[in-house]
Amino acid sequence: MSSKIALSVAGSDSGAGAGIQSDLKTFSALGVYGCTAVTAITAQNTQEVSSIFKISPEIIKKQIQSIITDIPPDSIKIGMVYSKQVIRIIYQLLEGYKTPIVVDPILAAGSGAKLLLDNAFESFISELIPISTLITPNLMEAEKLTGIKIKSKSNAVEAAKIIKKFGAKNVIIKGGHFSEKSVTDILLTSDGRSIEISNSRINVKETHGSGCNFSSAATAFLARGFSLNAASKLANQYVHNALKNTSRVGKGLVVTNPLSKIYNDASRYNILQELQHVIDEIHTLNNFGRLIPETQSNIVFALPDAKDISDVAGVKGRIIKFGNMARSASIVEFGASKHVASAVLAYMTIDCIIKSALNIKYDEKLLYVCRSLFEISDYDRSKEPKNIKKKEGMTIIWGIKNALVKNPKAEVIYHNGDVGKEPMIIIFGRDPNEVIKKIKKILKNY
Ligand code: PXL
Repeated sequence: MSSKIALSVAGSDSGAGAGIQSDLKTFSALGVYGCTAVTAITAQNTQEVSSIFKISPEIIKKQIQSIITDIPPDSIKIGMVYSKQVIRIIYQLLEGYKTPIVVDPILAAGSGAKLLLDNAFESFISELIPISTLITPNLMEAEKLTGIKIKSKSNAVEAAKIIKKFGAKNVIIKGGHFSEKSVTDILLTSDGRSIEISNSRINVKETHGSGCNFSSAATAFLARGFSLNAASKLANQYVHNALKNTSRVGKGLVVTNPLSKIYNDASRYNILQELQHVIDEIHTLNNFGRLIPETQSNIVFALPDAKDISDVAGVKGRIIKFGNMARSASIVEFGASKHVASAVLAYMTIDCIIKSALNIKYDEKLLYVCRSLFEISDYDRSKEPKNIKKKEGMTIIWGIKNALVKNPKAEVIYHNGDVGKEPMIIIFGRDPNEVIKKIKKILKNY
C-alpha cells in the first residue's frame, strides 16, 4: 500500500510536547508517513528551554536531500529554523519545489526562550515566507511579523494581508489568543477571500504543543489531498480535540495530546458496539415494554472523557414500546440523547466511573422494587431555583447533582415530576451491561 508522505523540517523538543516529536505523532495519528529533517536540538521540558544546540546547515541540507530524492513528500512543514544560515539552506533546496509547504513561524517558546535568532528575522520574511503555501501564525506571531496590534478580526485580516504581501500564498491567523468565548481562525486565501473558521473554546490554560499540532495537521491533510480550505478546517478541529485531551506530564505547562483523535475514534467504535450489543439484548427481554414511560426510554454510554452530549452515544429516536417488548426506533449514534445523556454527564462530574444510564417509567411498585434492590436517591423538581429552570436542559443536571449530595452512592435516581413533566426513574451503571443486569433484576421482582 502506498502511503502519503509528509516531511517535517523542525527542531527537536526533548520534552516531546512540540517540535519534531510532536509532528510525528500528528502525522501518524492522521495516517500519513512522517519524515524529518532536524534543524536544532533543544534541551527542554514542560518548564523551560535550558539549551539549544545548532545543527550545521550542511547536515540539514543532507537530511532534506536524502528525503526528497528517495521518499518524495506530498507536503512539507517547516517549524523552528533558528538561524539565517538554516533559512538559506531551506530556501535554496525548496524554492520552486512542487509540494505544498506549511510554514509555522516559530519565534519563541511559551517559556520565552528565543527559537528564532533576532538576526534571522529579516531572512525569515524575505526567504521563508515567500516559499510558503500556507503560513500559520498565532496572534502574537502575526503582530511581530507585521508590527500591527491585533485587537479585532478586522485587524487580523489586515495583518494577514501584509503577510500575504511578503509572499505567502495563504495565511491563517489562529484565534486562540483572542479573548472571546469562541475561537475564530482567520484564513486569507490565495484568491484574496477571508474566511472565518470558528470552534468553541476549550477551557484550558496555556498549553505546549497546540501550534505544532495545527501546522502539522494542516500539512498531513494537504498530503492526503484535501483542499487548502478543507485542510485548514480539519486542522482546526484536530487541535480542538488535542486541547480537549491535555496531559500533565511534568511540573510546567500541560501538553496537548495529538493522539487523542486515534484514542477517541477507537473508543467511539467500541462504545457503539457495546451499546448495540445491549440493545440487541433489550429486544429479547419479555416485559421490557412495561418499563417504558410515555416519553419513551433511552440507554446511553459515554466516552471516558465525555465533555458534552456529542460524546455520549444513545439510540436515535429512543427505545419504544412494542407490546410488552421494546424496539429501538433507529441506530445508535453519538449525540442521539439529550435527557439521559445529560443525566450521565452530570453524574460523571461527581463520579466518572458511571458512564451509562437508562430511564424507565415511574410507578410506586417500580420504586419499591428499586428501593429494595439498589442504593437510591431523588430530587424534587419543584425545589429547583428559578434561574436554573429558565435554562434549557439544566434541570436534569441540577437534579442529579442534588440527588448525589443526598446519597453519593445512588445507582437509581428518581423524581416525582412537575407541572407538565412526567415523573421518571433513571438507572445508572458503569457500562450498559451493568445497567441491563440491574434492569433484569427489576423485571424479576416487578
Ligand atoms: O511550540 C513551538 C516549538 C516548536 N518547536 C520546538 C519547540 C517549540 C516550543 O518550545 O521547542 C522545537
